[in-house]
Amino acid sequence: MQPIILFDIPSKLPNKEWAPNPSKTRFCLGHKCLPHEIIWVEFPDIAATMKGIGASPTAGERYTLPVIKDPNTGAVVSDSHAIAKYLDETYPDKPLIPRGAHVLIETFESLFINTVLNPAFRLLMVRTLENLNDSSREYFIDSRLKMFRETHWEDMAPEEKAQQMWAALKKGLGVVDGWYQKSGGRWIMGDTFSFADIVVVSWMAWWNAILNEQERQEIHALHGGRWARLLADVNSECNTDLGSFDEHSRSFL
Ligand SMILES: N[C@@H](CCC(=O)N[C@@H](CS)C(=O)NCC(=O)O)C(=O)O
Repeated sequence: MQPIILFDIPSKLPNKEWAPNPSKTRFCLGHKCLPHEIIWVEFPDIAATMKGIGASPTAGERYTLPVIKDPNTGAVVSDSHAIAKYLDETYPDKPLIPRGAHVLIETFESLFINTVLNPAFRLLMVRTLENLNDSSREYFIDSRLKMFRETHWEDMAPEEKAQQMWAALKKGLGVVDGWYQKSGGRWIMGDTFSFADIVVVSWMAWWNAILNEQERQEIHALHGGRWARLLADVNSECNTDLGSFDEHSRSFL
């Protein structure tokens, strides 16, 4: 089989990986043991590169990553959920989405985002910018200021508000911890590993890439160490090593 090509956005980090949505696809490809190659695309080049390979936009007219190009079938697929579905349909071994659960998992992610991410999104944007390559900075600042209806980057997460956002993120994680406690197993669907767990840890892999050491350790310590354990468990299911909590992984920035 020829390697599947995954388009992803690089950062300044040693292994370049940070972006939560492309991380979902990395986990999926790893879970199914599908050979793949990465093509790195900086933010300002995403739209032109994706138009060039015939990819569809995702949100309205916006082009986003991940996108995969599968030379074995000729398919070009945009959107992490559509990609998971495509991979299950095309390579059915080791399913990611239990039969019929596609919509439930999409809805689960919306709820996860509303509960944990939205209250802290501006702070996470500020931390993300600190880790992007220079060629993506201007695009990222302009697009995120528009998205959050702000004029100055300094107003995205001023100190006092940043602390409130950080507290809100941890509170939201407490809610998700409650969901996992109720599931009756290691995964959100009890004993069944699924794309839903990949979704949760992909957002965590992002935080591990962008947060400062103290923030990372705070998350590490929350809820009896659930998040580091979940990330390690998903990495083990997916033959990956994404978003490590290891403090040395970022030390040569
Ligand atoms: N619903 C899409 C969202 C993808 C998305 O928002 N990706 C971000 C990177 S994590 C992106 O490419 N943003 C491009 C931009 O903001 O211009 C998915 O699940 O793949």
